[in-house]
Amino acid sequence: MPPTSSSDAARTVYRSCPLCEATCGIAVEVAGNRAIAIRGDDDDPFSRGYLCPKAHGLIGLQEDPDRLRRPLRREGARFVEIGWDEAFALAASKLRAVRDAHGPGALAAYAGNPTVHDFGATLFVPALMRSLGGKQRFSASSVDQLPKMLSGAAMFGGSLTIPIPDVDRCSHLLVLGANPLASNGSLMTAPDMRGRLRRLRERGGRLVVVDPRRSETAAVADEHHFIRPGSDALFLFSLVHTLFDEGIVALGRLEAHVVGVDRVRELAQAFSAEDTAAATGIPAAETRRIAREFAAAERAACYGRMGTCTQRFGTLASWLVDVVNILTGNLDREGGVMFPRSATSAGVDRKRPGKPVAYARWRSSVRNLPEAFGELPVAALSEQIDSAGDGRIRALVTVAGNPVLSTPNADRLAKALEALDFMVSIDFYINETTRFADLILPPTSPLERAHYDLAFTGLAVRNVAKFSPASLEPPADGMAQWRILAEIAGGLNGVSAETVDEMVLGSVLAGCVGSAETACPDITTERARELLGDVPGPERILDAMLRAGPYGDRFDPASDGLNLERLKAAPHGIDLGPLAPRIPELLGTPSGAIELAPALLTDDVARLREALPARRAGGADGADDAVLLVGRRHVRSNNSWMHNVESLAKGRDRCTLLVHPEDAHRFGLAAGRLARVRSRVGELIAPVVLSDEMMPGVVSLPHGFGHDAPGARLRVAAAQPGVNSNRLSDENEIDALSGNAVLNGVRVEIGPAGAA
Ligand SMILES: Nc1nc2c(c(=O)[nH]1)N[C@H]1C(S)=C(S)[C@@H](COP(=O)(O)OP(=O)(O)OC[C@H]3O[C@@H](n4cnc5c(=O)[nH]c(N)nc54)[C@H](O)[C@@H]3O)O[C@H]1N2
Ligand SMILES: Nc1nc2c(c(=O)[nH]1)N[C@H]1C(S)=C(S)[C@@H](COP(=O)(O)OP(=O)(O)OC[C@H]3O[C@@H](n4cnc5c(=O)[nH]c(N)nc54)[C@H](O)[C@@H]3O)O[C@H]1N2
Ligand code: SF4
Ligand SMILES: [Mo]
Repeated sequence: MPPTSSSDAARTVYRSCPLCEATCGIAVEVAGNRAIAIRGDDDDPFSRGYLCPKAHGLIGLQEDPDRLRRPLRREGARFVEIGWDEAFALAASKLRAVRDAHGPGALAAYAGNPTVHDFGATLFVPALMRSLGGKQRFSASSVDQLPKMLSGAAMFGGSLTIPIPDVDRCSHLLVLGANPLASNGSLMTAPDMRGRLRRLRERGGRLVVVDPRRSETAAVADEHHFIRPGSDALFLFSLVHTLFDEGIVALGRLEAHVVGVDRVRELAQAFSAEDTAAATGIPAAETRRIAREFAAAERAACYGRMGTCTQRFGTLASWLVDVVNILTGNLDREGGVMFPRSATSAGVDRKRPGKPVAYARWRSSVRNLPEAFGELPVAALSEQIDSAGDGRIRALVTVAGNPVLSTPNADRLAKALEALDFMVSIDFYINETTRFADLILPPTSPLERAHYDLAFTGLAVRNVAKFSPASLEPPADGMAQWRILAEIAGGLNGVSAETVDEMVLGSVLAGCVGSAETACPDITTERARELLGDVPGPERILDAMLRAGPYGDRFDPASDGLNLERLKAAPHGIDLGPLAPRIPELLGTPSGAIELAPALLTDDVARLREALPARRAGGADGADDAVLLVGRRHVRSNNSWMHNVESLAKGRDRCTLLVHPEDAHRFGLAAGRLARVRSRVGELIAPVVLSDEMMPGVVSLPHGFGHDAPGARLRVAAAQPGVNSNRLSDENEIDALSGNAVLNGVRVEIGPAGAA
């Protein structure tokens, strides 16, 4: 709760911005119970006053008259407001009716990206997923970082054991398929990437960007190389090949902890820089030079993001990024790529051997796609609704997601959602997805809730901790997101939300205290519960995690270690220092070593070899002539939402098709005219902007637009131009290993469509 005051005198509440992974500290000026200004928090030890234009949008979001405040129930073509008790009862009875008639396999859930931006949702979505009782669980992970999770699990033994570039200390940064100057960084929590990259260059370091578009980040780099979308695994294998071929492999300290080096050397044979040049578009001599310079750099980090994940070899590319880091001795050393030690991570050395990767323990019924970490790929969602026969999904819960704008083959998904028996959406907008819901449950807004970045402190370039109190008092009939989730989970199984809360706390505590494998073996559960108090919800769960964490008080009142009370006493956050080496302590593979060539990953190399066109004088083969579509992000935009906030939405049309002038000539397109873009699954029309930022043969269109869907209530967004690029992405185009969707490198045909 914010300190309450009956006067209108302005006060300042410090918190972190929950809109993207950078987690900037912001100072929210509050008068009465209204947020009137937002500035960067100069005293935040991590962001030091930095913020981007999106942060101000939190006020627009707060005040947006289209933002839902109360539950809505569908009545025919319209929605009517209802009370919370009625809403929860309806959700329970409808979901149970479907389950009773058709079994738990008929229930599904999809969790979207903002789930990780509210610790209440992060902690309670798993309970909701479990409460369904079946295996039809989906999330935005499989249109995002799932390949990196899979490679991290296979190599290091944890799906969130992801090496993070030590951007503040490296002297050479090789970036593939990421544009942190627009995205503010991803799987690399680092406020003010522009400043950090500037300082890298000021200290004599080098920035090399590999991207089919000369992005905002490429524009400030020392070198930029165009790469044919989807060919990063080939390029990275050629870096690996060069390291072996030229005898510059040097594992350094890691030597004793790595297995599989010879296997990687063998596999790399087929991928010399000369072999892959035609497919990647990067000349062999350049690839070899990039490898040499990376190996020669004092402290180098190789980093890949959306462009390397959401493509047909996403997992292999994600793996090879870290193979390059390891073979050059840059993993787990200062200035290379490192593993954060977050305040809520398990605070003990592993005492048991790791388990095999949680992968393919079951498969989707229609296309036989593998489960990973308990989820099925969302590319399979529509077919699990519209063609799975008797075992089909008939009821769906969406949480903080807008899959109609963010997952492949949007038209098919929209039709499938319309055909569901029952759909409930936890969301505060009626948008392209939630317009199909029978029930919409809006949680309180970001400024009305407390927060702690459970996920991003584990992905940050410094170890930090910060508790964000609610900046505003929630309305009397507002409902916290954790409680909505607990009510639905409980309602499905005939228990109260309080019981669900107890269960979540209980399972967290089981990992914190009371047994030899926990950080606090001598503390009993009863003693821990006593210290945590009896206010239900995410705060005491966080307190438990902090206390048992590596900086925690271990439930010892005499200790001055971290707990929630101490964290709250530091409103700007606490700096826990630079990243420090963690190998071997954090390795969780069954072998206890870093697996450089795990079979799970290397079995997919045959598929990559097939993608390698035979080396011939004429360059690429016919198939390579296809025009490939990639995405892009804009600093004032946020996936598919925040487009209803006037201050962010205004300005030039951002949903344009960037086309290289040569391609425009080839396909009869002209600046300011419209292009027709067609793929196997759909077709759309977008205005053309000519740009030599693009690699010839590649066009770029951002995702998350197209807000004119009938039935949505997004008055500002609907008035903006834009189309839904995921009407083009193809649910059958996936990274076969992970099932992750191909959203970059979508094969399209382009042609003129008339005047703008
Ligand atoms: N073509 C293409 N497609 C892409 C991508 C791409 O680059 N290209 N990027 C992919 C990526 S990386 C991601 S992460 C996904 C994102 O895809 P999703 O997670 O499905 O969707 P978002 O666009 O993040 O929309 C978030 C939804 O949550 C709602 N919301 C916002 N805050 C809250 C909250 O606190 N609680 C609740 N309950 N609801 C909230 C918003 O109103 C909105 O409906 O899109 C993916 N899709
Ligand atoms: N302003 C803003 N910030 C955001 C978001 C947003 O929507 N807007 N979304 C947030 C989310 S959910 C995420 S996951 C992150 C994503 O963060 P980033 O990954 O940094 O963002 P993208 O803009 O998707 O960058 C992908 C880059 O990959 C390139 N690319 C496409 N295909 C390929 C390929 O095959 N190979 C290579 N090498 N490059 C390729 C594209 O041209 C693009 O420059 O951003 C987060 N931050
Ligand atoms: S970069 Fe912008 S959107 Fe991201 S956390 Fe910082 S202020 Fe918020
Ligand atoms: Mo994402």
